[in-house]
Order: sequence, then C-alpha cells, then structure tokens
Amino acid sequence: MINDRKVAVVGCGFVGSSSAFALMQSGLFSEMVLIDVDTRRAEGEALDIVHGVPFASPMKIYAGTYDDVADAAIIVVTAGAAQKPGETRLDLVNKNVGIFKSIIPQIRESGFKGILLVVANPVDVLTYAAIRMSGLPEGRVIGSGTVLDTARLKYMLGEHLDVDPRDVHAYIMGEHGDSEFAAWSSAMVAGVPLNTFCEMRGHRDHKAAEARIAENVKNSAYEIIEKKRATYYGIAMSVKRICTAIMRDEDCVLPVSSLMVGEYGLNDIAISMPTIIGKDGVVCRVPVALSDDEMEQLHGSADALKAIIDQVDF
Ligand code: 6V0
Repeated sequence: MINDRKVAVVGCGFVGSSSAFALMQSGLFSEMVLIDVDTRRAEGEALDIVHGVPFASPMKIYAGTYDDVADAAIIVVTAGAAQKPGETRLDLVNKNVGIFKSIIPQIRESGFKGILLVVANPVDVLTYAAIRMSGLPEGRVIGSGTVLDTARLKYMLGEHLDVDPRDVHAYIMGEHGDSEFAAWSSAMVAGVPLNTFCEMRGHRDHKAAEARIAENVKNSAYEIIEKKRATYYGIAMSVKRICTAIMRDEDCVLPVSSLMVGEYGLNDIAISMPTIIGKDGVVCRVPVALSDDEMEQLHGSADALKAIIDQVDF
C-alpha cells in the first residue's frame, strides 16, 4: 500500500537537505524519511528541519533506512558526488552510477511502488540507470531534467522583459548540461510570440539576446559553484514543484527527463522535453514544434548522452 502522505529523500547533502526543507514547508506530506550513508548527517538534518514544523504543518521527519521506504509515495534521490569546479556533469557519470548501484537495488527490494524522482547528476544518465535498475514502470521514474534550467530561463526572460516569469512560456530541452538548448521557436509571453513581445518592450536584436540568455542559463550552475561551491535552492524549489504536480495530480507541463519512446525520433534514452505530470508520474509527453536548428540541437544532445550511456556498465 502506498502512503500518499509520505516522501523519502536519499542523500542529505546540500541538495537533499534543501529539498527536504522545501518539502517540509510544502504541506504536501505528513511523513518524511531522510537516508544517507552518513547516518549522522541524516539524523542532524532531520532534527534541524523538524524544528521548523511548528511554523508549517504537523509532520513526522526522521532519519531512516531502506526498510522505511516501501510505502513512500515519492523517493527523491539526490545522493551522489557533486560537480567540482571545472568538472562537467558528465564527468561525474561513473562515480554516481556506482552510487546508484548501491541505492536503487535496495529501493527495489523494499517493494517500493511509488514515483522515483532522480536529481543527482548527470541526471539524464542516472534517470536511465534508475529505470533499468528499479524494475518500476518507465513512467514512474522521472529525472528533474531541465526543470531548473527552465526556471532560470523564465527568470532571466522575466528580468529582460520586465514581466512576471510565470507568464513566460519557454523551455530548455535536451540534456540537463552542456548540450541543452532553449526552444526559442515555441517561446511565448502571455500567448504572444516571444519576438513580438520583445519588440513591445523595445528589444529588437533577438539573436544576440537569445544567445546571451541561453549562455547565461547554461553557465548558471558553473558560476554559482565557482562562487559558493554548490547549487541547491533553485533545485530544491524544482523538487517541490515536481512533487506538487504528482501529489496534487495536477497534469501540469514540466520539462522533466523521462524515457523517450519515439518522440522526435528518439528511443531508449532519458532526456528532457515538456511532459504532463500527474499522480502516476508521466501522463504523456508534449512534442512542441521545433525549428530545424532546434531539432538538430536535440539530436546532438541525445547523441552526446547515448555516447555516454554506451560506455557505462549498468
Ligand atoms: P553533497 O552535498 O556532496 O551531498 C551528497 C550526499 O549524498 C552526501 O550527504 C553523501 O553522504 C550522500 N551519499 C553519497 N553516497 C551515498 C549513498 N550510496 N547512499 C546514500 N547517500 C549517499 O552534494 P549535493 O547535495 O550538492 O549534490 C547532490 C547531487 O545533486 C550531485 O550529483 C549534484 O550534481 C546534483 N545536482 C543536481 C541538480 C539538478 O538540477 N538535477 C542541481 C544541483 C545539484
């Protein structure tokens, strides 16, 4: 039986603890278990976060083990070595696939039937690994994908155009990493095509602005890591957003990473595209129209991921 008020977070470093903190405040859950190989870290985070409960809503928060995850509705996996300055997300692959080999089989053996949300990097490769290792139906394994990158894009476009980022509809697609791209051709603000809206706001040099903003989005993580060694608040809010979509059965569109089954001619790879998310995870993917150039970038991104997947021993 799934307890639809219970969440588990595996990995209680910067990303896991910030996500747990955001989830504690979300009101979505009444029970949260924190797991880490460093058990004292998990205990310390649980104690610290639970002291916020009197300011939020009643909730049990504790450090636990894989014996505690069988009935969870969602398990968020953030365990993994973090990206070091100068290291690409893809450099992390072998280290973190190794960590997943120690985690996912234990989740599988627990009998867990909920939704697995993969956050650790490289998130697309690890989502693929989790699909292969977990035995869960494909649609119940989701990677946070480019949800964070898309939030960064919306924020930056909001600043550029002096408009609420929530009224910006634009997606970063592809790999969560160096080969990601902005799907500019489908971007809208309040139903108005992006370039038209830019002109309304006095911006006419679209190509230069697009190149600058896409580059800033892509380099955000590198810049933050260089300045404060890790990124965690933006991803914590992304985790909360995805969990909200699942727990409230919202059928909302988020660019998560999931297994492609023929979309844009892609197969047997986890990559991000706009996807409808509800209580059972992936409802369906939304194949937004891409320009020829964007299609080429998507396939370039998929090829880069495939080349890595082919080298990994799952
Ligand atoms: P961190 O602060 O080093 O935390 C990692 C935690 O994982 C530590 O507490 C470890 O003890 C724990 N851990 C390691 N191995 C295991 C294991 N086998 N079982 C359980 N716990 C384990 O790293 P941080 O929290 O900063 O980052 C975690 C991961 O999230 C990294 O792979 C990052 O690259 C990734 N991020 C992903 C983002 C995204 O958008 N998807 C964004 C930011 C970071």
